[in-house]
Amino acid sequence: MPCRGLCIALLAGVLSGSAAGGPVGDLVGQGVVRWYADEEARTLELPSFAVVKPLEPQGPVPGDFPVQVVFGRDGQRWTASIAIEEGTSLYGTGEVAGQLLRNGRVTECWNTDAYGYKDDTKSLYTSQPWVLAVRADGTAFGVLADTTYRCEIDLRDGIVFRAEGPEQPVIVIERDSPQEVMQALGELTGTITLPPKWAIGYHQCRYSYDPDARVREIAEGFRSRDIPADVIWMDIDYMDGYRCFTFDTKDFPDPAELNEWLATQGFHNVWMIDPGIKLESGYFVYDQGTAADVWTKTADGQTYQGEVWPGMCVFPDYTNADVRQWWARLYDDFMANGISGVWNDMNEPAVFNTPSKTMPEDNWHRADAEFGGPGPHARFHNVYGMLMVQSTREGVMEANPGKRPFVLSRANYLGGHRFAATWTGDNSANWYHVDVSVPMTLNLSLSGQPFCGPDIGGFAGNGDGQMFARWIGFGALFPFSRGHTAKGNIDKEPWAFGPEVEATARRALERRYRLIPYLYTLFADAAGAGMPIVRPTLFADPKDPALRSEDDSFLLGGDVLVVAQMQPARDRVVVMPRPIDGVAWREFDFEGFDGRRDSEDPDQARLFARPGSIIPSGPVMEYVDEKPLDPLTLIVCLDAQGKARGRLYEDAGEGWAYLDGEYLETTYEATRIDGEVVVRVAAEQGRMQRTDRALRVRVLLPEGSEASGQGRDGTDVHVKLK
Ligand code: NBV
Repeated sequence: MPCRGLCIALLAGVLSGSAAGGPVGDLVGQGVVRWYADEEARTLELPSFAVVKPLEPQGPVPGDFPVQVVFGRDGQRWTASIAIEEGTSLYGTGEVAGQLLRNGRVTECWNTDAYGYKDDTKSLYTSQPWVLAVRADGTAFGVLADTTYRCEIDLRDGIVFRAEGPEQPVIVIERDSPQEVMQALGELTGTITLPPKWAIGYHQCRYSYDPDARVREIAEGFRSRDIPADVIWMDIDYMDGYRCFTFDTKDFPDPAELNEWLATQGFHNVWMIDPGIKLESGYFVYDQGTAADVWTKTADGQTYQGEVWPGMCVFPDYTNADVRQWWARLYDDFMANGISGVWNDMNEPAVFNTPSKTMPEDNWHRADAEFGGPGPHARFHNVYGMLMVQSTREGVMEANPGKRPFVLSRANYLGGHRFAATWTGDNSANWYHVDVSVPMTLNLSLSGQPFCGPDIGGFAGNGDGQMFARWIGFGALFPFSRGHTAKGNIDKEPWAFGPEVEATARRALERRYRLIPYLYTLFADAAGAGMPIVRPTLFADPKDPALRSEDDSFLLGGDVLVVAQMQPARDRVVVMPRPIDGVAWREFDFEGFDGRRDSEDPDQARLFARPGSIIPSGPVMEYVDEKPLDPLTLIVCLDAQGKARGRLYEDAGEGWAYLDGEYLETTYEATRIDGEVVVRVAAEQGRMQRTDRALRVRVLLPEGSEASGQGRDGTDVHVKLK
């Protein structure tokens, strides 16, 4: 690791306030250092929520470790500052509105219900006190302020964290590339588990589809129009008076029957549960919880009451294992209605009748010793949602042990991706939000949350057909792809804006479904190695300064570049990655339902393949695994040496057998030999049998031309180049 003199230059202003005797650090992994303000700060260290396994010291910090942290104080807050070299680009900082590049921005980690947020909203729903820094030479480091307290991330002059509460450690990861930093973050904070395959299909939501007949209408709307979709969502109005774990007897008299019917149509379902429990004796959740003494307390030991949708509510104290166990058990009967997935909303927690819009910071949590013992809400606020979804996930898994859980959470904390996916909350139907939905998804992904995406179409307000078409044109390629909108708005299903927009939406979703083999492989990689599913374009070439702020495009995995136009006029110039050894990224598309190429539709994002890649794709399906993957189509983009490689991961799409080896991971290899390209299986892993299926190969050639060939999967396929 090269020594970077500039990085160890101390920040003068901060140094003046720096604690006596510090900082001290330990090497806790290869290229990973945990810094403390001083020896005393070690004794104040609270258990980490972000880091998945305790980090054991492995020795002193190497003398040439390039990233130094300077600790200090700023009034009541402790600070940690890291100087950066000129040309260093900063990313991450969790869920943040605005552009991809975070240099110059200030974010506050404090989970907040931020309906209709804008560029300058400083706190959104999740907190990830984490910064990814990419130096001019493409080497990179990541910095994690390991605190759950309110914490400001100030990137106006280097990296400065200012946090409340006792001084906590700051962990630095040093690597040769941003990709390696992300992988190391995955090792530190854990990875997602592979979701059920249906959860990577398209989701349709609104606040709310009500009554159940409307849910059926929506499902039929998709199937009758041949628009692919996997999931319909039930927002709060399904409940009886917003009482969690109940169903409105008039509008949703038989949820089990509804879910069963949805299943016959190839749909899964997701139902909402909030943390605010109606304060009402006679309501079983309130009565049970009161008897078990599970509610969060005020500073003087009373049960805390706050107003949310059902009126006055009480809030489970998820910091306590008994409470989490009780909460998890509530899902037994709930899931028995054939429920496939759970959506935890309002879990910042949002409270209406307080100036702060959440609980008072001096509320009291009876936290377990593993979380540092009892403490004020100020300490647990940012992990309230994370602990809720940890418990929800346990409940969902215990209720359906043979199935993979799917939980979506609005609030979360760094590392909480282990328990739930996240969406970017209540955005608005305007072009600003179309624009930022890519960088928001990217920065969340760069903050350890790979399973994320925005409300496509915008939650607040209506927008119009042009906006919807454009949004779904690239939104269909996000890891979590869901259309949603608020109460009182116009309809925003893919067909709601007339035939032209419907055609665009169908084309976009068909494309997602064609790319599911590739996307599912990326999910398997995220679960295995912690790599983000969508990545900033700069990952294509971290040394290229021109890509550092490019956020009208993004990478899906390492091999597909998605280029979108975020403005009505489509006049933004998108910076493309440089050719690799003289070979440019090659554009590809598909033939849509009406026989036209996708690229003829200007609202579709454009797709490019990396030289040297093989992208697996399949036929359009109404829902994932509707039919066998046959034919399998490999899209081949040769590099300058005439070679390409790509992988395909397959398993049952549900259940746990894959953990026992019931999967098939195939590495395909393409080689140009004289006038043809030979595609063959280079390696395979897993016990699952390869199905006997057709294999089609599309070789992308210069100037948009292609050569194609076919054969059987598992045998060599020869493609003649013209
Ligand atoms: O449950 C209703 C909504 C939900 O649709 C939305 O996605 C959440 O972010 N929820 C917030 C509460 C009310 C919002 C006005």
